[in-house]
Amino acid sequence: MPTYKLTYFPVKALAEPIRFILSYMGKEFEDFRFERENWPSIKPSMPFGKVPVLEIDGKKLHQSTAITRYLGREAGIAGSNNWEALQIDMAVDTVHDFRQALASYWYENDEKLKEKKKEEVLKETAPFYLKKLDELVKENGGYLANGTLSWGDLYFIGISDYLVGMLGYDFFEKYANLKALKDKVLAIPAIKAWIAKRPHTDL
Ligand SMILES: N[C@@H](CCC(=O)N[C@@H](CS)C(=O)NCC(=O)O)C(=O)O
Repeated sequence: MPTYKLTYFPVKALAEPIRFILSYMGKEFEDFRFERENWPSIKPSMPFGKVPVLEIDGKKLHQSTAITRYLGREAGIAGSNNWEALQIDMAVDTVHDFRQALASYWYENDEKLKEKKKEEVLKETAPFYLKKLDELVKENGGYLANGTLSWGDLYFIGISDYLVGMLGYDFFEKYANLKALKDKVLAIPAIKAWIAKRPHTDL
């Protein structure tokens, strides 16, 4: 049995999709959350100085999307051909575009610029992405792609608390198809069990 160790800050953010899919696959994993003050001493031991990093049998893997995609393939939820795999990738990359727009405002240090970016995010970026993602889920029978559950759905719902936290309101309340997808993913017994036992964090 391979061993799994996930290293990340003590938050959900980019690590939670990996925690979701490992849980979905029924894998036991060490959920190593370091304290922020320890990061400078840990950083040099990470492949590209960033986390999350998943170690499988001591081999360090980085890039949260690549890791989730790989585990999705292993779990058989990565599309049944290259075309379907592409549909999942497109949806996940779109979620990343949205996340980056939110992060650009959230992590802005210049207070004036931050206000300006926030207004744009709230008035334009968020409604644009959320409406289109909601439609995508509607067209795909309640999932992000291919009419069936994929690692993309686990990625999106796994990262959604981070998105909601940056945005400042619970967008699921406004977008019924996204809400239905979230409810479906959170009702998967292994995901439900993970959520019941994970530490509470805001983001
Ligand atoms: N594309 C990478 C991004 C990784 C990343 O930016 N990680 C941040 C935390 S969310 C980090 O390690 N920041 C600390 C640093 O750069 O020193 C992924 O998806 O895993």
